[in-house]
Amino acid sequence: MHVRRASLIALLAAVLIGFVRPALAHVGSPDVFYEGDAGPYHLIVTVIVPQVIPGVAEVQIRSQSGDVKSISTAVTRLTGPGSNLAPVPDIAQRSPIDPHLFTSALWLMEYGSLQVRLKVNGAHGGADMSVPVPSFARQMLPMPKWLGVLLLALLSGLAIGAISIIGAAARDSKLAKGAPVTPEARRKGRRAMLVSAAIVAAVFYLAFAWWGADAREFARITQVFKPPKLALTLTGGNRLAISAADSNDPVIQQKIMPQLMPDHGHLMHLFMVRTPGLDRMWHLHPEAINREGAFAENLPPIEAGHYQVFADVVDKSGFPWTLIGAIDLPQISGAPLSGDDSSGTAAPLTATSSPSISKVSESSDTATDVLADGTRVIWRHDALRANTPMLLWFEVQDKNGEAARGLEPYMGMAAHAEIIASDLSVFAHIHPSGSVPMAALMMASADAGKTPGAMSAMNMPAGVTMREMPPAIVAPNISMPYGFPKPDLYRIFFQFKRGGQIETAAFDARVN
Ligand SMILES: [Cu+2]
Repeated sequence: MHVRRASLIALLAAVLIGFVRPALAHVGSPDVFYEGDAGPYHLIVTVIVPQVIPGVAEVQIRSQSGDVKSISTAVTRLTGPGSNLAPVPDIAQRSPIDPHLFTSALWLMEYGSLQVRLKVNGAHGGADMSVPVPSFARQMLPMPKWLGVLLLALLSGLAIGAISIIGAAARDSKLAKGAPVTPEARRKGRRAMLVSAAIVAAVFYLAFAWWGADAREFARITQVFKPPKLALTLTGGNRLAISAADSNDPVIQQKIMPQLMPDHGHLMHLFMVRTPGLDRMWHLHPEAINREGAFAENLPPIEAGHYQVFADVVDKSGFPWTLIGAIDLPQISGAPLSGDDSSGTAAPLTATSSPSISKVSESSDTATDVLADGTRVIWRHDALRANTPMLLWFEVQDKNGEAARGLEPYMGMAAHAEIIASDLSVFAHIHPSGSVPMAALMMASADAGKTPGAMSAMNMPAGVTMREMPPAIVAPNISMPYGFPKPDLYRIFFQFKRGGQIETAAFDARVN
């Protein structure tokens, strides 16, 4: 009994230590940022995912209006069995300082594609919202040596105590009060101690075997959720073959890559960024060449250099994966860009760069990028602090400084932004609805039987795919929710479509 309790204490201690250790992540940006409508209530939701699973996720919900009375949250799977069986919801706490802010803590018990379901109550009645959350452990947390030694000492103490108590009980329990210990009683006591020592040893052995097996399985799963590697080969001058590398876990090759879902109209979004300056960026959409998850792209004209490659895909459960790789390219003279493919150029990012950023006030900054045709893109933001949810505001102006007209959706979105840390440890691809892939949003809304906020905001009728959507009008003021995951220098590429032309602006962000 004592032994088992001690190993439970050991396990609990290991789990608790898991909560307090800082760590890097996935492609560095595991938290979920989402902006959308729960019925009549406009909400910005941040889900801070834990380092280890099972673990506690922190949900922050900011309502834009003061008419929200209460919000409850619950976690379910995004699709499939269990997606409609919400556990007892948690009532989000309203901040005493900021009445528009609600927070809630939720246990994420399993890996994979989950969703946080919100039930909002307020002046305009009740409404629901679903925010897809990819759940994965970011790392294996080692137990500190001193803790291992301490726990082992405690455990041994308990075991010795248990053996001697059992021995004393067997020796003394049948003796009359005050009577001397007979040789037979002594033998009985020794036998009982031997038997209980054998049992304790067996429990020790099984507990350590169980611990070891659990740790190995945890390590394996943690490894699966590390960004998978890309195999990249250039053939025939400008044809790039793209697939998951053989060194990845077989799950990636056999289960993930052959069963991808289109995300805003494409199975794969391939981003190629020249390093170290992050001064050239291509956003391409390779075609699937077989059912096993191999892709290929006929490259456009590309300048020679070393390129970091990020491939965004969404699996059939709605889980977003980013595969990463790198390739040295010679000067490529390919066919011009077409369709949704696009490119951007910028000055190299250097340690000292903060070129166009001019101080406006203590808490906010503005940067302007002027494109080749004179179009001005202005980026406004609050103080850039790591691990702080914020809105990035972009405004497109024509060359006279007037609000630009003629913006249209680019792949179903008002705009796209790619955020890359200078050390390449962070890559995030976000939209006005946030970091959640549209494919996952569509799955969440299909389950709930309605159109998600991001799409209803664009007046897209349910069931209409992006390809069929008539060109809507996009306002030249665009905001995106995001939080930089660590202090660093970041490059932000902001992409939008105007008059049939895809434009890319670039900004630098020094995040403290
Ligand atoms: Cu995008």
